[in-house]
Amino acid sequence: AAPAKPKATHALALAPVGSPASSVDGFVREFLRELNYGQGVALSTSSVNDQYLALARTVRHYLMARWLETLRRQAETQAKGVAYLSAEYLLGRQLGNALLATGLTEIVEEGLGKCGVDLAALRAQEVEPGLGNGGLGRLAACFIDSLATMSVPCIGYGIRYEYGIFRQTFVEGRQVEQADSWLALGAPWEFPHPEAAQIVTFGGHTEKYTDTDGVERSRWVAGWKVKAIPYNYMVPGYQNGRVNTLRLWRAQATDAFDLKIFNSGDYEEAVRAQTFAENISKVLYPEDSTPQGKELRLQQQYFFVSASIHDFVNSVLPKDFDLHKLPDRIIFQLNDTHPVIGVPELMRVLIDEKKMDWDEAWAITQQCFAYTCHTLLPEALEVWSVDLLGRLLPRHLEIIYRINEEFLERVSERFDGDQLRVSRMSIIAEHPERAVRMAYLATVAGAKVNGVAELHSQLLRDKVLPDFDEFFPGKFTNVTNGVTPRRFVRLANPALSELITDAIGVGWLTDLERLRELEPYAEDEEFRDRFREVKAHNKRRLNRVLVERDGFTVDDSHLLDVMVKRLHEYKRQTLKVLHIVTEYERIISGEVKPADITPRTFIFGAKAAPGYKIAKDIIHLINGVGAVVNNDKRVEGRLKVLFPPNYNVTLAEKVIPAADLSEQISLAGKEASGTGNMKFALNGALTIGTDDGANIEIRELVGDDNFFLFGLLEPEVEALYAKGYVPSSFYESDPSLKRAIDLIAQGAFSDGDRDVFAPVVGNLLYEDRFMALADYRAYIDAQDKVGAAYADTDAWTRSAILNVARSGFFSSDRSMRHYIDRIWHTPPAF
Ligand code: NTF
Repeated sequence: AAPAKPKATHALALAPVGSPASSVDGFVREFLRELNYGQGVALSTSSVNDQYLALARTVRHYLMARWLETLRRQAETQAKGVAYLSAEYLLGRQLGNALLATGLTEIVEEGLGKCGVDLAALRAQEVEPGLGNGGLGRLAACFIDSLATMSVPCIGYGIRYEYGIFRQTFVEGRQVEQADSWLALGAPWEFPHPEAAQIVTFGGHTEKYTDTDGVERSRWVAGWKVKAIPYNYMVPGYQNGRVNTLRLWRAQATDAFDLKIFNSGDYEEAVRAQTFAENISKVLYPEDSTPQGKELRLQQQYFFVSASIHDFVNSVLPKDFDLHKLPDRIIFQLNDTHPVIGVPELMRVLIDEKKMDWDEAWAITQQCFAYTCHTLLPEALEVWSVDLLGRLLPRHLEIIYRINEEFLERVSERFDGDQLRVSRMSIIAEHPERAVRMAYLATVAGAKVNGVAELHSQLLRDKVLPDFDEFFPGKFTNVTNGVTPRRFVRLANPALSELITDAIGVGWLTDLERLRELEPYAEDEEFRDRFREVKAHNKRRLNRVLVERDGFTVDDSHLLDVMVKRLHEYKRQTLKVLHIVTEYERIISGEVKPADITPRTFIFGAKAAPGYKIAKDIIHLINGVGAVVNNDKRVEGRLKVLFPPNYNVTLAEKVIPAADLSEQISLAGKEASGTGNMKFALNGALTIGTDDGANIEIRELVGDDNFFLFGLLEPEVEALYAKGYVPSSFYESDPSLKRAIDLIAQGAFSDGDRDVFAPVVGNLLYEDRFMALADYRAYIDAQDKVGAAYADTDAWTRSAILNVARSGFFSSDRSMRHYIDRIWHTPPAF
């Protein structure tokens, strides 16, 4: 018999999708109501911020019925879903995306027009939530967008940092960090639910006791606790009536401040507990690719994971849910090792709180987690000292010890007591100090482990975790990263989107492989003209943004050569600098006439972790080179270096669509995937890149003729390390490299001061961990080919069109399909 239809739990759940009225007048009424009653201002006296907040809330109303309906149906069907656990979500601005998802953009534009308000100005008012560092956090944002668009049940869990990634400014060319107060002007997209807070405990000790059923159990007598307050955000699917949820936790003290102490006059002491607790969600660690081994960071990780698991088990699941069926209902996806403490936490919940026995709990836990690794750099593989973990989470340490003991017993059994192997595979490292290897814990516990591009997944199996690959056949898999075409094509590049739709019709935005249908247009002269006009248009748009933002100008006749990503030695911004200095030196030495080179504007965007000294020196160097090159009359304006500070998602949306050339020049074997590389290809830039990460898959798809490949291959890198790499020998044997480095060393970019860039020069000549000098010659040769190729406008445009047409694979919708098929088994629900 058909199950009885449950009653709607909320009146609004019955409201027709699309309410309130989707008409211009209906919108204007709602907007003015929000302005008057929400902001308490009249249209005539309202500020741009008032208008932005009122508009955001109005757009929210249009999503509300869908959100409530999604929640109701999920409660009704109990369909299996994904709980994405991520310490970072780099969301970008919300307004444009919400308008796109609801299909309201035109109505809003017209309605605001009637009120004398400019939509673009309101969009510019939004401060993006920068709750992530770079690729890892942006990937999480793309994934939740795709899951909503594909109607897959998903709840994203993370931290509501009060301060996101720092705001970068330059003072005399050096990076200076400022706090990112993204909440200061109001937070119209969030829904706080203090009544649904969870308690998270820390410290204390464990003890054995005899339970009422006569069973010997362990329990954790915690030392202190904080409250975790959920803030919900809508994650709207693209025009499909679905809205998923992102739930970010904020830390608060469990007790209000101590009034007695306050009245006694000791104000600091009165708020001490409050300050201490709130510090946990105060600020995003600005580290990218290296874990910052700080106690507060472990507190952050446990804080959000514990709150999320409790929330899911005790609040999201129905009261009578049989936890033995947990794997049929949820998969917790671990976005890197940051949330891996969730493994012992779920064990603790099942054993200590739900009184399950160990074996049952472990069987469930192993089906409920899957782990994505995002790096190959050994220094980025997170470990927590046993000392710290035992102090902060004593019960978890016990559980980890037992997981490890049982695991190593199995290893020893299978491999005849091979002690070397046992110690290699131990979750507990013994040197340099006893520490928990979080990636090993995740691998042992996870149903699946994946890397983020083909090469990365292969190296993960062969180099980083080979013993585990052997021990757990079938556990390792690959899912190549992807990016959401809604934000990075449709929103970022409306002109290209319109051109595409004119050519192949609608539908490509949710079925990106359909871009293939553009291929024949590469041969169509009129289409090529229009495509070029789109690029030029986007360069003029970037020019307007940079003039206003930084006082920079962009010439739309220049080849726009762009390197935007975190500043990291392995990404090799220095190699890019060596190319620029080489071009500059060719001109000032008279080797080439300015008129004979392809005019280029180089754009950099990059934040360095505040404690990463050499990365900050490299930023200083880029600015130093820019200041000299841009002002040297001999260059005749044919080379230009622009480094707008504070590169973020908002700026990316303007820079990427304008780019001609995408710089993806990491040392082979070091960039796990890259996702910027995909965004550029989809927006019609050609890539100059190494055989690394997802570059490899991009090149395979777009074709060798439409990609500038250079540099050592990963096995060649390994061989060169093994043989003994001597960077200075490249300096000695390549005169052009020598001239470039000498210019820097002699102070040509530091007012004659030879000391300023000595650390960078010294590092390159005597260490060069990432072999910039070994790849220099190949890079320069490839760049010379780029310059020549750009001069053939038609051929270049053909290649650019083919890049767009053949990059549909890099939609994050496809990534999600692969996660669903290979790891999650969570089909679209409704
Ligand atoms: C990054 N990893 C990788 O460095 C990128 O290559 C990759 O595209 C993104 O993840 C997304 O997968 C990290 O930021 C971290 F923290 F894992 F090192």
